[in-house]
Amino acid sequence: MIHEKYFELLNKQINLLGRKNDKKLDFYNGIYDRYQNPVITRHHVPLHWRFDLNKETNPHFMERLGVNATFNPGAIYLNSKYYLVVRMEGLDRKSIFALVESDNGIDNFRFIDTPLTWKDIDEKETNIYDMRLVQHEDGWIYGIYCSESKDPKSAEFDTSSAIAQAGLVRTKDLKEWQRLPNIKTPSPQQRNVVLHPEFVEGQYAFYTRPQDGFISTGSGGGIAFALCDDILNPIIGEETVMHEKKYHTIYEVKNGQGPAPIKTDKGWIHIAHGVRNTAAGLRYVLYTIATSLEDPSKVIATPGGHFIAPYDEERTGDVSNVIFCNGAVVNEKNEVFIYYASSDTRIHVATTTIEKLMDYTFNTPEDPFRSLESAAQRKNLIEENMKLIRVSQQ
Ligand code: M1P
Repeated sequence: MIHEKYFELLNKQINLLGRKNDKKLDFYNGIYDRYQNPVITRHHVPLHWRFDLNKETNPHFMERLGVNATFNPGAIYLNSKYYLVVRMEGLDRKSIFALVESDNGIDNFRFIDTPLTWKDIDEKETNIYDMRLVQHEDGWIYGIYCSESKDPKSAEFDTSSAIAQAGLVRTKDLKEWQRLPNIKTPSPQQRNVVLHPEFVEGQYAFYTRPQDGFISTGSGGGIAFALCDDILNPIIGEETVMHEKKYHTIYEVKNGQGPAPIKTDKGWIHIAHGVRNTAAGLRYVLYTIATSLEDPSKVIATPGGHFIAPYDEERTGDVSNVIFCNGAVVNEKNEVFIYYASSDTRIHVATTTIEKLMDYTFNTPEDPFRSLESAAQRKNLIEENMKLIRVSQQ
């Protein structure tokens, strides 16, 4: 028999899931809109994913398999629906992947079936997270995620050192998933690996992030570009850094490719994350760059500063001061849905259009890298504006 508490909680959850999210936040930058509510939180996870509903085996209706956070989703727009593969973190710290769908991309997201699983080919893999979903021109949908295991070389007392590698899966329908071997790269640690949606020089192309340590990039860092001819035996020979981390920028400590780049008439637009250190710890923000259509590893536009940074309540969570994005989609109306997580806790959407994303990426001034040059840049803006203001007052 089902516990009566289930129906009480279910009614509350039905209200939450059915809540419209059409109210935009009173936030303006002309680039994108933010919404009043996060699109997915841990409270959206179905009750039967968290509770044993049986009154006999769970008389106190205890939540024994609770969910700590829902964040960093991969995203894909398929058959007029918006799908996310959510990083769902249990109370045990293990992240698993959950498929979620919505008809309009901003509300009414529903968890589908059960968490995603596939053939377990790596018994050392402990944690999995941050999937990038890509519809490749070869006809498959690929998912690349961080596959984390304990560092076998760590000293006995060290129970935290880990190794991050790029796990690879593929599917045709988001239901049946085929596990392929991890992507091998020259780098000892690898996170934020993303597949480019088209072949480049007849090969599969990847964005990677060479890194020495699990958290610190060490001598590595930057977003790199790499080719590989066999997706079933994915070995990358050379990673060429195409967008470096740089002193006194929003990507001073490290950076990483977000979702697969978005194709536009003028170039590929990449949403990436940049990290800098502060007295309060690492601060993660998003930024964009554009690369050439002919050569997706050639950077052709670098708007200065951040694109999305933690705002109001987004600032706090399990890992505060973090905005991370590994999923964005474009629908047939050229509307862009950017799914970002705040503070490793909950998922939001920001909406814009291809036209605005291009205008922002190609026409925003670059970071001049020096304060006095930033001052000159702003002075020029003010003086040009003052001319217009004076004319308007005549
Ligand atoms: O905690 C913030 C983020 O830290 C990592 O980002 P990066 O790969 O750049 O080091 C990831 O673990 C990411 O999931 C997390 O949101």
